[in-house]
Amino acid sequence: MNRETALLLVKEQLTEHRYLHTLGVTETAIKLADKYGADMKKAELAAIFHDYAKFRPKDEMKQIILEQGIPGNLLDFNNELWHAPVGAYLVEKEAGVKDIEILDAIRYHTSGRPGMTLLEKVIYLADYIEPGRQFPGVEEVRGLAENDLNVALVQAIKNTVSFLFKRNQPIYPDTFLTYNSLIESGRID
Ligand code: DGI
Ligand code: FE
Ligand code: FE
Repeated sequence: MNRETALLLVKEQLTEHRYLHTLGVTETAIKLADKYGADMKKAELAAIFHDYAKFRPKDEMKQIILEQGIPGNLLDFNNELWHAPVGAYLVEKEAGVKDIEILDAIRYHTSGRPGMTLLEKVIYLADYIEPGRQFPGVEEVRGLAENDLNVALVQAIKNTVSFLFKRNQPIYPDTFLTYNSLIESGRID
């Protein structure tokens, strides 16, 4: 699928603000893919579709999680996590994207997962540092992303976990498992 077709499909699913975020993620993902040697075309499509399910009704997302063998414990955690795996399912079903690497990059763009692929890391980080993002710590992660994808990713996860801690929110175990996996892979100082 080409960029224009994908953007048209996504635009009707999103608010203007979220669509602009998506354009920012797309440009950032292409740059990161180029820099770190991921497939730029897959990065482009995964980024365009990454928040496809963001505005689906909670009931519909819940039903998809229960029906599609998506880990059901997800329902016990923040519903902000749901749009990622539900998005992977809907992007295949409704937009006809079949590439499993693209679908997995969408699926794991919020929680991460242990042993993330290069493409998954690129999308996770692009989502975090795209130019429209403004929150404490984002500038530091942008700087780290210039030099080391894994170091930047760990910092982004730490910031997200701290953010959730401060708000007394539960943290999905895969977020910790992702952190552990990056630390254990020995590529972090
Ligand atoms: O969809 P976006 O707003 O672009 O960003 P996102 O897909 O990373 O998800 C939004 C939020 O989900 C993120 O800012 C923090 C929140 N969240 C809630 N619980 C968890 C969580 N994020 C992670 N990684 N782990 C959680 O347990
Ligand atoms: Fe998202
Ligand atoms: Fe996003």
